[in-house]
Amino acid sequence: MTHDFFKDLKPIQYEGPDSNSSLAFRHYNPDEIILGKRLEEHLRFAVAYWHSFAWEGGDPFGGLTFERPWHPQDNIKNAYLKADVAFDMFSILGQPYFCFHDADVRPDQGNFPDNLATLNEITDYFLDKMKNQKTKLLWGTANMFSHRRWMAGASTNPDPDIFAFAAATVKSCMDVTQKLGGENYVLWGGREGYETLLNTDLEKELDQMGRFLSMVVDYKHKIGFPGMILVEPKPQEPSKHQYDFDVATCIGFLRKYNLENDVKINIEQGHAILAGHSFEHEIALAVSEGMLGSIDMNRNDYQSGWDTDQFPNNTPEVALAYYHIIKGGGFQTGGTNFDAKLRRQSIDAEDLIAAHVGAMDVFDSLRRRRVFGEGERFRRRRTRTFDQRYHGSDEENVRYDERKLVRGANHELASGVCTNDEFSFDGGVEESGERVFVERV
Ligand code: XUL
Ligand code: CO
Repeated sequence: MTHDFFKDLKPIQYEGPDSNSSLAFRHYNPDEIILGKRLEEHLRFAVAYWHSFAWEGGDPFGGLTFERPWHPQDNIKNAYLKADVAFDMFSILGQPYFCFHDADVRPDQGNFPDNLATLNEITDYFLDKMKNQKTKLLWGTANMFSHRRWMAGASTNPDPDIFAFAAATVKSCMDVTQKLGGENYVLWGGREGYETLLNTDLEKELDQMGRFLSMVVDYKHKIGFPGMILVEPKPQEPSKHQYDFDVATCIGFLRKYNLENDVKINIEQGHAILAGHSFEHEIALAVSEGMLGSIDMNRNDYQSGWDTDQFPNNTPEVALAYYHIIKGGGFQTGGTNFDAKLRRQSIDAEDLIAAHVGAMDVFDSLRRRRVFGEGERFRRRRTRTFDQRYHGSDEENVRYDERKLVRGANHELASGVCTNDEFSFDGGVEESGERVFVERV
């Protein structure tokens, strides 16, 4: 330990389901082998620097509730202290990754050269620490939404000076991400959207965003950054409407600007809910399009309608999310970033640890292998007709279409629903009575 913030807390251990300590893993055993891989390698947990160390407990109605030794965060001395505590927490939790924005780790001096100098200085300090600790960088990113200069957008800002500032900022953040061996670089555009269409030129703004992202991709190739570039969808908040609305919108955008091979998607639970989807839907869609990059794991309160960024505790939701991730081949460069914050009255140092331990334990769901086995069986049954249609020989497909026509005329296909035994092909009835949906002919 380099600081006494966490007092004498020892590294968290797996104690098994009978443990009643909130500072021990009851279910998450990083070394357990599931589906041929260590649990830690499946899940690739990351701590988000911004919620745990930079956020001071404010909400739209009140300011700081946490009183941390690294406050105020406006000087480099406290940035070092914050780094010490952050890396202490990483070694207590033993999670393999962390993520950060430039603005989380260095003070804001209001001008680019000073911000660049302190960003480089503090990330050199990270580099030293990372030599002695196992925690690696899952992704780096730029905060281009908090400072007043971004109030009218970053890459979509009509002021060319702000566009240039944004480009220089992202370049500096990609450089430090590369220096720290980061496995991805993320762009989330909280101010890339509009407040009113009456002062917005959608076509020009989207072209600017496409141009900016193309520059990011060019720079990735120029410096030989081996990681993945990811965009993070969110429909609104802080803007009324954000251009990266959801996974489908992002995919359309990336294809329009020919970026789909270089850019994938970082999906966040709370953002999926704000977009009127489920987390599961967003992940399944990205997987089916080959576009899943990484996930920001948290939980939105279904009653509030805000992006509440709570720690996850909904086991069925988490299980379904991982079902789709694993079915799609699992994470490649991505992982599970806890984009989650404490409640603002959880002011004790220990709460930071307990919140992460509890969240990591929810991933016990991955151990429920039944979800994988059963889920796959349901899917195969449900989509058997498609497989036969698309993977049979031409002759079979013609015969199949003919049968479909005949059966369609005779049975209830007009409603779009029929039962399996009325619609089996070539193998008789396997699951009589199961309802399957078929396309109308
Ligand atoms: C905001 C959000 C961000 C991104 C990174 O809702 O999720 O913290 O994850 O900028
Ligand atoms: Co996020």
